[in-house]
Amino acid sequence: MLFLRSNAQPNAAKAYIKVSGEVTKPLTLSAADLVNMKHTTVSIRGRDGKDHSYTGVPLQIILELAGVTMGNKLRGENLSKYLLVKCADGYEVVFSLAELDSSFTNRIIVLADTYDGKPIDAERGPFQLAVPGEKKPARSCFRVTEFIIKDARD
Ligand SMILES: Nc1nc2c(c(=O)[nH]1)N[C@H]1C(S)=C(S)[C@@H](COP(=O)(O)O)O[C@H]1N2
Ligand SMILES: [Mo]
Repeated sequence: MLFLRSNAQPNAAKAYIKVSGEVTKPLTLSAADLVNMKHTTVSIRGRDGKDHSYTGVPLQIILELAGVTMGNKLRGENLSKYLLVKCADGYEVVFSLAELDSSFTNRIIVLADTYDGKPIDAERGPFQLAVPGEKKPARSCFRVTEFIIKDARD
């Protein structure tokens, strides 16, 4: 018998990622929308001490699609903006926009739909953030449902 937590997203086909807040184009992306976007693979060391590969869409691409102030618009007052990531279990993490922009960093954070070559399972998926280059995987949050752009000055 298969048990799912009541707040788990039931299956990948019905899953959505909502992008809202300080954006010019609020978005709701389905798994099918994400499949058609450019994918990148990153490697992250898990709590098991082993490296695992995650493939997904770079966050910068999703934020640009929503009209977030990235690239040459990410300067001055826009540098106080940040991304709040919300998960189905209530877990939340933040990133400053500069942490996600290729004009500031070479590090690529992805919204992954694939883990070690397979779709991410129901416990952790269908979407998981993959944050390479950190000493612990605490910001690599699973069961991501929502991205909200906020401004720390508000
Ligand atoms: N949605 C969600 N993501 C989460 C967490 C959580 O509680 N909820 N815990 C984080 C923490 S603190 C760690 S250390 C890693 C553990 O991931 P791992 O089991 O793949 O090493 O998941 C992170 N992602
Ligand atoms: Mo952790």
